[in-house]
Amino acid sequence: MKVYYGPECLCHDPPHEILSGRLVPYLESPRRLELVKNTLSRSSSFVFLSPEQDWPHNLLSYVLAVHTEEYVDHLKTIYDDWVVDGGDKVAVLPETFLHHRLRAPNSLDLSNLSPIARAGLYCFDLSCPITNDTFQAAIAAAQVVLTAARALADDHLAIPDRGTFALVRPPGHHAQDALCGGYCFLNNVAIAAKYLLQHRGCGSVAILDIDYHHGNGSRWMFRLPFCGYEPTPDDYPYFTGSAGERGAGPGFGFNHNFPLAQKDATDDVYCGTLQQAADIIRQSGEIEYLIVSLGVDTYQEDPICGFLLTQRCYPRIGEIIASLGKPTLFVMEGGYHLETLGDNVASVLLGFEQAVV
Ligand code: OKP
Ligand code: ZN
Repeated sequence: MKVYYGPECLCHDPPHEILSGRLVPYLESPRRLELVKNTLSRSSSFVFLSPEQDWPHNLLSYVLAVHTEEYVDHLKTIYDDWVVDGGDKVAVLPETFLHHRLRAPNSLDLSNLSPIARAGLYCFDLSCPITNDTFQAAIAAAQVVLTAARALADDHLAIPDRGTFALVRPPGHHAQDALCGGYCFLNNVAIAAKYLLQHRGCGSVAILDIDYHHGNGSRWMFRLPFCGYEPTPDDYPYFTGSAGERGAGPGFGFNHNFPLAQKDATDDVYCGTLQQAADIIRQSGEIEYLIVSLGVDTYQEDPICGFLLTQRCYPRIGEIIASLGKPTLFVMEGGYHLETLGDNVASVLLGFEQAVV
């Protein structure tokens, strides 16, 4: 399997975050990526490739198919503006967020906010400190994912039903059109999906999100089946991802969530639910590509997970995904138990490959 990777994804490295009220080392660390890379490198099944320096020339235009110009501009400029304004040099971290009950409609002009207010306008939680390098890392991740999507589309013409892996961070599935949150700044799977739909003549893409947390950022962006997979409202991001949410606008009816009670989420229950999600994708007609938000924070010992999955579950997950028979782009999302992270990611990908052949 081709694995796309870019070292610039390592440069986003905030020192800490607040977890359950405690200041702790930042869980979404560059170490995660290095560990997965090292584990995959030890297997002859994976071939590592880097994105080309000059492709795509207009990288930002692909990002702008998903995110607003104001938001992307914000990510690019906020660190410098914040520091000039007297903010901590380590990272931007807002104090106030635009809560929906705080502001009367049209009461304020939001176009000329101070840096600290602007940071709270474009962010929904405390998990997204923006350092001097965050924008560069997020853009590098988008470039790696786009390169992997391009390779998958090119290869598909020659060899059908193969998988490609974009090994990236920061993750993306919590990022909305103009919001960062949950360690996510740019929605990598959404950017890949828009690329396939708008630039590769593809009619339909399915996004299957197997991260422990609900992918609130990916859910409504498309008129596509999206299978969220999360324990909300018991866990982060708490306010999204109920079974009753079915999408909005042109995407209405295409969004499927499968909330699982944490204490019930054993390997068998999880795989049964994943099968249901796979059946929905199978029945939804002409899906040309499958994009998988690959989080392995479902593992029982993950520090921010409540599920009970063992390491034996991950090859089974890969096998179920392979049973859909689609060219599949895997995109790295969460997974924070460093001792097993590489092995669990490798297991999903190898389980997929072995079932495809
Ligand atoms: C990102 B991804 C939970 C605190 C959570 C943010 C978690 C973001 C997860 N007590 N902080 O979906 O893996
Ligand atoms: Zn997660």
